[in-house]
Amino acid sequence: MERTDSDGAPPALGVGMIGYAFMGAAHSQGWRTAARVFDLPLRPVLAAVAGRDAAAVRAAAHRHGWAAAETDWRALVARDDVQLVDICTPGDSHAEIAIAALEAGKHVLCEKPLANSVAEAEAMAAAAERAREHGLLAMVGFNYRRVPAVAYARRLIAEGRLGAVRHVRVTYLQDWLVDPDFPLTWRLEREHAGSGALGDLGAHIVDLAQFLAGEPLVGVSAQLETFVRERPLLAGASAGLSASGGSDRGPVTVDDAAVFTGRLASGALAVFEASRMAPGRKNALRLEINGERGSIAFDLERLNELMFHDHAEPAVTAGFRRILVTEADHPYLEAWWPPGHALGYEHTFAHQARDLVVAVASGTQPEPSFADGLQVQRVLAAVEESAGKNAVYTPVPVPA
Ligand code: SOE
Repeated sequence: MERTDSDGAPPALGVGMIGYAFMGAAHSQGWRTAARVFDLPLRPVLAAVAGRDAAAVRAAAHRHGWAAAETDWRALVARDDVQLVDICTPGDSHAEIAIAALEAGKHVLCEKPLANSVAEAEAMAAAAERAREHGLLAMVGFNYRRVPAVAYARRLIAEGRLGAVRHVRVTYLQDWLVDPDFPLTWRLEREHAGSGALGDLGAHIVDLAQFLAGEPLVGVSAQLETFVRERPLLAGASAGLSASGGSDRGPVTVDDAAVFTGRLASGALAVFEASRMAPGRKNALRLEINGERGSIAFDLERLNELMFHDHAEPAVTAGFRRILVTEADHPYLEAWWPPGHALGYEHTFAHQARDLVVAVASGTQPEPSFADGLQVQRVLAAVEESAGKNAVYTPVPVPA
């Protein structure tokens, strides 16, 4: 499947990407950068990108460095120069494309959330398991696992530096939907996105909670809300998170915000909040984990830093201290800049590409797998089910 090049370069791994908007741009950068920074066993080659609009996909190919453009994703999947298919489309097409690509003998990277429903995610996980027997690998794009500080937090927790985890507290807040005239893009339509803030942001924090704690959520209790129930219909194309609307309005069919609590398998308690309606919060993913011996805290808007408290230290000098996660011994940092020369959002996609290429070369299952994506999907479905039951217990009324 892999070509061997005679010039001493590592063998090529042809990548084909479907979708080229915000996530497509981020993934393109990841594929381009990974091979230039890391010593990779295979050389990702940006073989082709697919999208329905011929002129737009050609422009995207040119801008992001893809050698060819296709207007039909099936043609991209069928290409001989593509060994790995990267899916950056809205959730409603993930299952069909991923299953077709695996059945066509391609490795797959699929953006989060894995699918729009548990049934789709189950079919994808089953397809990935079948494909594994033929040496094919599938991974979900939960890129925040690849922030060096997050990967380092996982290392500290796995080494037992916090002891048993008792509390996981995660919020992911954005504000791009605060304006009631922000139009109805696909991210606000259930048929395309599956859910709203829940699937878009909640999927990340559910994955991070389970990844960091090293165990699954086994129960949730939730509330969802859609604060702006009608929005202008889209006028023209949307680009990333920007779009303009016309004068007619249509119904918003997903949540604007989700709050939920959860219990992890060990009995640890978790609290989650996801919203795209929090003025001033741009990409504020914040988490804190408390264990029996210490705590860690992380803020995506300060992503080179990890706060760590060791409760064994003398109380007079103990406290959260800031670890600047830019040392060569920190995850992913050996290949980057000298200490203190910070990384950003885009680097997570280079790390994701790196990890997947290494896994493909060695034939080992990369994480998060489609089975991990399915577990997150089950949690999202349980959140919706719980919110649908609206099991709110009112306080005992105060006697008159
Ligand atoms: C939009 O809310 C979004 O682009 C998410 O879809 C991404 O997963 C997140 O990384 C940034 O915000």
